[in-house]
Amino acid sequence: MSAIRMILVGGFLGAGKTTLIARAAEHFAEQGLRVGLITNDQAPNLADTGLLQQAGFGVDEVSGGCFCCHFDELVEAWDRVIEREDPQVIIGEPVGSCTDVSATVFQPIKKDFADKFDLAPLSVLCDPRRLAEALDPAISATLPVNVLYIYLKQLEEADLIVINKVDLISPDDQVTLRAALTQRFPETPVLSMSALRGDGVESWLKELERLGRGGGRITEVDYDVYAEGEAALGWLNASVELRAADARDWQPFAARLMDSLVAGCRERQAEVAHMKIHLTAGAGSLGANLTSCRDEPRLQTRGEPKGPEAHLVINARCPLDPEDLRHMVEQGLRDAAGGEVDYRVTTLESFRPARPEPTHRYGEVV
Ligand SMILES: Nc1nc2c(ncn2[C@@H]2O[C@H](COP(=O)(O)OP(=O)(O)OP(=O)(O)O)[C@@H](O)[C@H]2O)c(=O)[nH]1
Ligand SMILES: [Mg+2]
Repeated sequence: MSAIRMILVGGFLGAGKTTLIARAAEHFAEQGLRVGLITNDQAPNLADTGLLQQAGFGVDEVSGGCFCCHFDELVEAWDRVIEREDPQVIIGEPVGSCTDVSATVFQPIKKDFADKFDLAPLSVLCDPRRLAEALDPAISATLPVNVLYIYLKQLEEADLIVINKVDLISPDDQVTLRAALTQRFPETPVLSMSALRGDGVESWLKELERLGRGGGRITEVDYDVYAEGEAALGWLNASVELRAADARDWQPFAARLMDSLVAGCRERQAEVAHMKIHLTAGAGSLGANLTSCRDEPRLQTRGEPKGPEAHLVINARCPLDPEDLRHMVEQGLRDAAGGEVDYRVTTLESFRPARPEPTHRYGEVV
């Protein structure tokens, strides 16, 4: 049996990993290749899994913590994907608040699964505005400094840095960012892309081929600062059943919910790392994301999300106390329902991520 191509896409919350994974999966499917996807989060109920499933891909998840701290669950997840999809390519996305992925995931794969996987370089995706904040001390940062520590560590361990969302910035800003990256990480290749539009995705895949095997770099990580950075983010995953008296279009509900959530964050002066929802109703679905309080929420529909009932997943990552985050989400549901929609929260977990304790950690490149 020939080795399965394994592509893991890293990068901070909201950088565009899931968007790119969907693009890449489409690309491989068009080439007639079978693809399996693996999502990852600190807790169950993932908007990303729903979104990728709705796009028609076979998805599994590691949802009790990051790949690094749940390496055995990652092995179980890829075993299930292999069993179900018989894939030639597996694409996965570690949690966006995760770093040290090379030492804790890439090296163990190279050491113990060398025959099974042809492991692609570790790409780290960046949102250009967050990247500018992390690299330029003159720009006042919207995220806490220990969160930026994680951001910079992600860049430091990358085999390849990808500036995503270039459709949002000018060519001059792109040049400035590239120069800043080259100055700080002179050894690391840099690519630009708009995963949303699909620009640069094929060049990225070619670059992965050119660079060869992944995990070429291991960085020093201070786990105390890393743990503080993760714990600075409130994390909320909820699953909600919705019911209305009529066969409604759920788009206005989703828009009201997102508006209320962004208003809640602005009131609290808490920058959003990533707020996302995924709703399914009838044969359609709807996703909405917000990756900064400076923006307005972005809604995307697939088919017609219509009918008297809907299933909703809410994932919020934001530097807020978990109890306050829960209140904000409960308020959002009340605002969105407006007395017209019955809703039942079936699960809700709101917490600060626990200190990362990797299953394996290699001090040297395999
Ligand atoms: N304008 C623009 N938006 C993008 C691009 N890529 C992704 N986005 C948007 O950025 C938001 C976050 O994208 P995701 O793909 O969910 O980001 P992620 O890195 O998977 O986020 P987490 O799973 O929370 O870590 C969504 O609203 C996307 O539509 C891009 O190239 N351009
Ligand atoms: Mg994602």
